[in-house]
Amino acid sequence: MDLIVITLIITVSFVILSFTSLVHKKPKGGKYLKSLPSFPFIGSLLSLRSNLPAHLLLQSFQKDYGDLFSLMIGHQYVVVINHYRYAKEVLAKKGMIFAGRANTVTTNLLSRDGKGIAFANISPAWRFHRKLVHSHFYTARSGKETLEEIICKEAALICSNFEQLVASPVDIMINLTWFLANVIGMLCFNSTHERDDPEFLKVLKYKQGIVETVRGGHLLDTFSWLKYFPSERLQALKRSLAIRESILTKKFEEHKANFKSDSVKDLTDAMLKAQENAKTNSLLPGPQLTDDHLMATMGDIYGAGLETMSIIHTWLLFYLLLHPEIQSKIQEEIDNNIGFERAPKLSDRKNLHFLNATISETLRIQPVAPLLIPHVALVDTSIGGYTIPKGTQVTINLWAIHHDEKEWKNPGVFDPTRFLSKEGKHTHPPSPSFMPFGAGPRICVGEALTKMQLFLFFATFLQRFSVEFPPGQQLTDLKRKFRIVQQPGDFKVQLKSRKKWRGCTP
Ligand code: STR
Repeated sequence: MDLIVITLIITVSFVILSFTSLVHKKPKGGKYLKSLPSFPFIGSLLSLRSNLPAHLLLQSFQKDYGDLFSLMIGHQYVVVINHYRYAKEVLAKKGMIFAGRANTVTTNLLSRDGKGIAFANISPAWRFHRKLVHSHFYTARSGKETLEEIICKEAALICSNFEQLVASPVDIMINLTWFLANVIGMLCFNSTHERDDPEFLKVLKYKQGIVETVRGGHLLDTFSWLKYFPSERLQALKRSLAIRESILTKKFEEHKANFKSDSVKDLTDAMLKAQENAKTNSLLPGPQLTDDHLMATMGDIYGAGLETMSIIHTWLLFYLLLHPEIQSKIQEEIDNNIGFERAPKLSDRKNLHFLNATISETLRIQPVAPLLIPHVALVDTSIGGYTIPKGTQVTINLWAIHHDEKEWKNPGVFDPTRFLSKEGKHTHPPSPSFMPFGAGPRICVGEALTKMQLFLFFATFLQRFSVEFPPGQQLTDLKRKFRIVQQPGDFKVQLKSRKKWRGCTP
């Protein structure tokens, strides 16, 4: 870096330092949380240097700092929660007070300056977009396939595809992702991809590019002025967003060209219809239904659907490989309750207790986003009686909550039976320390979709197949990439068509 840049950084740093020390003084008289050591300008960065992923590092401070403590990231006051009691206070009881989102360089780029759902601050428009997605996913739609029908059709298709792949080890992630992309693709755009469609491969590329670069506790998100300096990370994010833009714009333009308000086929049509209605209905938030807003919501839902689903399906499949006895139990349940004459349906959920328990246990042991997305206090408030000034960022350590030894016996052990009653029924979580989808007003919009999809896919899959590690490729754990989500590494599986299924294929 040349001298001018270094001088510039130092000058800007001092300006910011003096500015932040004026602005971020905590009001006097409050009851403040114990804090990690913190220094001017860099905040607590020295304590945060570690090879541990952030959720494990923050959990490790619990011993000395308790379930609730604070730290400074640069000039940003951050509160960390490692216990479900405080998490529920923030997410549910005071959900509207803590419903803000941080304003960071990378999430602003991703969300087209705070539009869409995941990274937008709450507003009537945000609420409207959420409702639109919710009602499109879950409300009965006349003349259209239901969510259940879409998932069952795609699950049957991927399983037929697996039939061709039983001879040799299969790269499971790409195949699973293809199926998941087709379900969310049907919901968002009423379209699917062929397995080798170049557009599908481009989607995977841009999604990975975004996950690798967006909000990873990087300095760029702490010191936003760094965006004015050359940054490979920022360039990589911009490149991924440009690919996304070209794919989504094409879909959007096609939908606009063919739009008929009496035939709403997918989420994009539903949003276009709302945009059209807003022209005549003053109760609808017209200014927040511009093409830009719609594209932001589309990008969030498609990306979130694809990424979170592929992570959680991969983990569940991996646990089936690690625990053949769990696999057999689920298959026994399927054989007894469904048999082989028909495909599994959503109404079978009430009978397949062991599969439901396995889904819950996967969601507990491997939270997709171990630190959720940070929340921001919109006004001066409190948590557990401690003073929380407006603008505080709250990081909820879902990992610590789901691995709390006081709440879960041997939390690191995969054991679906913890979600079963003595009678073997899948019951409510045995501990309140379980919130895989968050809680309160910002709870994940895809919660019901995720549970439905996990159930229908694994019931369909295990009716027909068993899975094993390919010979000599036994694993005991998966590598993880810790980003805004925790991605599992890839692995191969050996599919085995079940004898019983082969005998009775309907
Ligand atoms: C994945 C990549 C992409 O194309 C778009 C997005 C935006 C929404 C993100 C998603 C991401 C990753 C998973 C997130 C989701 C919003 C909610 C979800 C962070 C970056 C979770 O909280 C697990």
